[in-house]
Formats: sequence, C-alpha cells, structure tokens
Amino acid sequence: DTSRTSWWQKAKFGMFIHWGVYSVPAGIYNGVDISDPGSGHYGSGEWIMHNLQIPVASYKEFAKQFNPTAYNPEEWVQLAKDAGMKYIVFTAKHHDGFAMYDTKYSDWNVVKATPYGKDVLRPLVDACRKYGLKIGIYYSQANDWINKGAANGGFWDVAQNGSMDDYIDKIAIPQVRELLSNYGDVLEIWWDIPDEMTTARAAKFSPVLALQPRTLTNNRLNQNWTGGDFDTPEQNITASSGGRPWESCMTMNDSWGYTKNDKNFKSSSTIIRNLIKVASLGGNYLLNVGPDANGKIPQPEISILKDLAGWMRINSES
Ligand code: JFZ
Repeated sequence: DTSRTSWWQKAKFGMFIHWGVYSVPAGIYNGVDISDPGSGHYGSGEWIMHNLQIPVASYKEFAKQFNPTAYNPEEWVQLAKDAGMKYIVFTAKHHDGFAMYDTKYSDWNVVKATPYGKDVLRPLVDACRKYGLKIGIYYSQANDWINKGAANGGFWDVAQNGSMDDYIDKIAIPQVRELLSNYGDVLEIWWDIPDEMTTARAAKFSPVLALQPRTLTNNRLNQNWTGGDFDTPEQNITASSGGRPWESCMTMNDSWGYTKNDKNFKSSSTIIRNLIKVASLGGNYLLNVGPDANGKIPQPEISILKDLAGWMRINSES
C-alpha cells in the first residue's frame, strides 16, 4: 500500500549508523588488522569477532572500554539534516548481539555491560524528533554471536551454543517488541542476513510487527530474501524490478563499523553522484557513518557530510 511508503520514498536520503562494541577494537585484535586486505582475515570492522574467532569472554572485555563521553547525538542529527538526510537508521543490535539500548532480555547491552551505563538509542531518537528526522532501526535478528543459540553461533566458542528457536522466542522477538514499544514511531526495521530464518521463524515476528503497522521492513527477514516493503541492494545501485521500493546502502570507506586504519574513502563527488543516480532511478540512498568508541563521527566522514551540505544548499528547493 503506497500510502505507507510515500513519505519514505519522497525522503530519498538517510544516514546509516553502525556503532557498537566493535568500535572499540576498531578492526584490530592481537596485532591483526582486518581492514588490511593482506591480513588473511579481511573484512568490515563490525565482523571482527567472527573473522578472528574471538572467544565470547574476550570480546566481552571490549564492552568495558565502551565509554563514549563525546557522544552528542544532536551533533550527528544536525550533520545528517544539513546533508539533506531525512531519516537515520541505527544499529540497535548487530551480529555481535550487543544491544545499544536498554533491554530487559539480555544483559549484553550498553546499560549493563559498559562503564557508560546509559541507553544510547534514546537520546538519538529524541534528537531526531527535535530536528524533524525520522528514526529507523537495524536489528540483526538471525546472526548473533553472543546471545546463545542464534544463527552462526557455536562454531568457534561453545559459549554460543543453544537453540535457535529459544533465541528467537526469548531474545529476538521480545527485543523487537521493546524497540517498537518504547521509542515512539519507527520508520523502518532493517533486518539483516536471514541465515536459518525459515518461513515459520520469520512468521513468529508478525505479532510484534503488528504493534506498528506503518513501520516499513526490508527484504531480509526470511531466508528467501523476499517480502517486506523494500529491497536492499548493498554497495551498488540497482533499481528493483516491478517498481518495488528500494534502498541502496553504502559505506564511505570499505567498512560499516569504525576501523582505525581504513582510509579508503570515496570522494565527496562520487558520493554526490551516487545520490543523484539513486534519486534519478527512484530509490533511496542510505549512506553509512561509523562513529568511534568515543562517540565521534570520524573527521573524513564529517568532511563528506559537509560537502553534501554545501551541495544541498545550492541544489535543494527548500
Ligand atoms: C550485512 C552485515 O553483515 C554488515 O555487517 C552490514 O551491517 C551490512 C549493512 O549488512 O552485510 C551484508 C549483507 C548482505 C550482503 C553483503 C553484506 N549481500 O547481499 O551481498
């Protein structure tokens, strides 16, 4: 039904934010840098636990260093707004299972497991509302390397073992219920990599999704990578067939989560051309930033956002 997607399709441009415990190691563990293509473990920063098979207990130590005293969500939202972005999609829980908000269903969360001790989603939501942006939520429903039983847990540490259905019933669904109950209107839910997400497991999410019938969902809830309200071409610009809404997500360098050493940033003009191409093909562009563990968006990413803001000032209608 087009009325549900019309605001979103007109919005065209959003900010993706990958922020979590992985921002602490910033790509490096025991001297191995996964942002180095020659490392033998190359990958995006938020995959460090998986790529280096870091034991659960060791990975949990990083949370004790997550203390983003420089976190100022109004600054982030202002940067997004000036760049012409109309919404923000935030990683409430990525594949490491860490909840960046206050949850009752797992102690592996920002309030209980970090010295910061506060919900970081709540002030971001408040800042979005204050500046007139909408909030979307990324939630890794299938892959979870720390809450026991989820997809792709258990192959490098027995502490990850458990039942996938228990994980879905006792953690994933209750957490999504919290996210759809406690933070006001949610523009979209961005599911990710539906490993082991059978039709039956995906269907279990229907009752909680009914809490906010206007919330849009992407096509990554079930293992067929179908359904939902929109498609998610990743790191490329491809219009969906049949006029289906789509949102192309892209990084500014080669990583979603913050890495210390990935300096391979796209130029601002490339990013502006990407935005124009996406808009001309009728899609949405979700451009990622990866704040560091102190809560700062890295300077090269701020520069790109400011270049976008300059271009917007000259080229937008309002
Ligand atoms: C997924 C995540 O694993 C990654 O960490 C990040 O959050 C990104 C936005 O989404 O990565 C993917 C998912 C799908 C493909 C590639 C990477 N794909 O379909 O090619």
